[in-house]
Amino acid sequence: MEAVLEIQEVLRTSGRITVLTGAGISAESGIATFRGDGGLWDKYKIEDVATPEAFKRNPELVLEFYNMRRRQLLNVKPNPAHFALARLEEAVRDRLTLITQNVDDLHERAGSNRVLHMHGELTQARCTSCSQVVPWTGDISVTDRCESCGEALRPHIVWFGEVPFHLETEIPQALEAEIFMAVGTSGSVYPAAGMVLEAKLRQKLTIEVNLEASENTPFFDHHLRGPAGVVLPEFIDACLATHK
Ligand code: BV8
Ligand code: ZN
Repeated sequence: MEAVLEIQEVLRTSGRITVLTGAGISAESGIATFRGDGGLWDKYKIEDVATPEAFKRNPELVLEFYNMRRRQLLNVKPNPAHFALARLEEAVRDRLTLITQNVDDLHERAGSNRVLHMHGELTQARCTSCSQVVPWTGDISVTDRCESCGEALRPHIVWFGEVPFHLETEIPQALEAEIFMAVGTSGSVYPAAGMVLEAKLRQKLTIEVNLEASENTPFFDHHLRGPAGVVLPEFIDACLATHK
């Protein structure tokens, strides 16, 4: 397939690849996506659980929304799509930039070492006052306190209306890669959803791996349709077949 040949050429000529993942890559691990049937936003309203105003208004509800999702991490594991990206990192090392919108830890548990969580991570807590970030695997309660300054803690998550991480340097640099591949994202939340357009403006090769058409489908050069856990390993292993 043409996309495989183009990626093999990039790998051969030591070019760079940027991959952006969304909730769809974790769906086959059993983690609910946001949109589509059974999506999180079917059960919860964004303005009730995923904004700073919601946290101010009802911290218990917001903390419980993330505690429930953090607890779920104990019962899920990476799927073949996460492992395929870890194999790609193993092969091309720092020529791969992996950016995820996901707040789960499945990329790391599959062996990816350098993951940019532009929307934060469930497994970290942040102080509401001094912003110190600490690893956190249990529930966060309103009584938990920052060890440095004694103030309340919040999930280290980027809520709607808050500025995502890595926008200043890593993401602009990542958009200079010859290839931009999005995996399992509906392209409905900005600025993440705008990244494919940025890549196109820079004449990069763009590939979408998704179960179905997304809002950004028209902007991609190539489309691999199907479950990421099936399609991505096949594609990446075909690209790596001639890479030594
Ligand atoms: C910002 C962490 C300013 C939380 C997330 C009004 C007020 C304020 C802001 C706005 C506004 N109007 C618009 C905005 C901007 C807003 C936005 O875009 N809103 C949308 C709703 C219109 N964005 C923001 O607020 C952002 N911040 O704008 O700050 C700014 C910005 C830049 C510079 C200066 C200032 C912050 C957004 C981050 C919010 N936090 N996550 C949490 O997890 O609880 S967003 C969350 O939803 C995800 O992180 C992700 O980013 C986003 C979309 O989710 P997806 O990952 O795409 O998942 P989804 O379910 O939508 O789609 C899954 C896809 O997978 C589907 O296509 C499906 O077909 C596919 N799929 C399913 N199964 C599989 C599969 N594919 C393959 N295999 C499968 N098996
Ligand atoms: Zn503090």
